[in-house]
Amino acid sequence: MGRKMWGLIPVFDCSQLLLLCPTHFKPPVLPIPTTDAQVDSAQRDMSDQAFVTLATNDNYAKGAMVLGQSLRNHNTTRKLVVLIGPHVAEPCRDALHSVFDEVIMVNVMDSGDAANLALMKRPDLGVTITKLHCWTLEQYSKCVFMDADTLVLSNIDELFDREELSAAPDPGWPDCFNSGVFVFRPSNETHKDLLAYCAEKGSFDGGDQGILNSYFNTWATADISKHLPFIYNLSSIAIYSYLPAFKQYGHDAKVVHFLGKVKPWNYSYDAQKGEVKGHSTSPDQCQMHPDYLLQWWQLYATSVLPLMQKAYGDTPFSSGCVDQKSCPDKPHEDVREQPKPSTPPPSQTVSSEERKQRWEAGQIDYLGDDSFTNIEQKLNSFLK
Ligand SMILES: [Mn+2]
Repeated sequence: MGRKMWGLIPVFDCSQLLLLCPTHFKPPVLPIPTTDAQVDSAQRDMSDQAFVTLATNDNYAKGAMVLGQSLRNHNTTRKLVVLIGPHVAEPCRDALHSVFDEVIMVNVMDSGDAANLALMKRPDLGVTITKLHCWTLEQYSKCVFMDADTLVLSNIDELFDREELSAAPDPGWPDCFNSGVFVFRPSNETHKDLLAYCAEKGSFDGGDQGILNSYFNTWATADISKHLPFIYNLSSIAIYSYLPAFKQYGHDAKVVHFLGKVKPWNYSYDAQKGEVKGHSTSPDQCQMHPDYLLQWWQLYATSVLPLMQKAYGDTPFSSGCVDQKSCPDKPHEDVREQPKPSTPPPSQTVSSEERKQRWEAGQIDYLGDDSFTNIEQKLNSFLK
């Protein structure tokens, strides 16, 4: 069962579907330690291996800090590295320094002929080329790249037993791997090769996942040990497109990936009530799993926000919290970011056929036309 839920609508039992909605079976909510002191730097002996992430703006930097903190809370023995773009604000970089062992500024324009050539030919691939920079971290023998929109739920150091290129299947096309979590071996040689590939062939999906899947094109067939179990990269789209599997295996999830346009940091959080704003917890509003979203915000509020407040001092910044006590500033949205989920785009003008095409292309309007309520209504209309 994939994204083509439309094909299943006439045979799906609506009452069963409702019962299967993930809010009925909550994943274990792990206690969140408020300190990372238990991971003394002396214990981090695997110093030639690292978890690597990327932050191209201040919001992704928040995501990176939550990810880094979640890795620390689960006692990783590896180094933590964040690559940042030039648009990450100075105080944000300071805060990143308190979570990560290395904060590395990536300026794609300084990265040599191959990168410049790639960029000149494909200016649209700027962020992608920034991500490919992780291969230049030759001070490490092996790394695990993780998107800044992932959250770690348990220790995943065993990923370092895997070889390049190990990754989990993409929920939309399982013969492709999802590039949100992957094991790789830094090598300037591979980096050069990847950039040359990028300049010549571009990316079939406009991002790094397209390039990496074309480059590591034997992933699907050559070696099953390079297929990471899905629990290392569990995305919302998979939860809602195959609910029985989530019911069966979801409690083993080790990494949650907030795939899609709307990210946890696009919501706001009431720290006093412990509630995420603009995201319903009712079973008929299945957009992003409410428990994982809440876990992200709890970690952000307890461990990341204090670092940001310290780094920003009196300078106002977008904290994302509505609690006036802990966040004296009014949250203001970064104009480069996505619109807030509370104001879904007008969808009345989209025809049924267009909507179907969008659904099949993976552009699912979770908050509007394709919300659970609407799908449920559609199911009911078939069943009546
Ligand atoms: Mn991602």
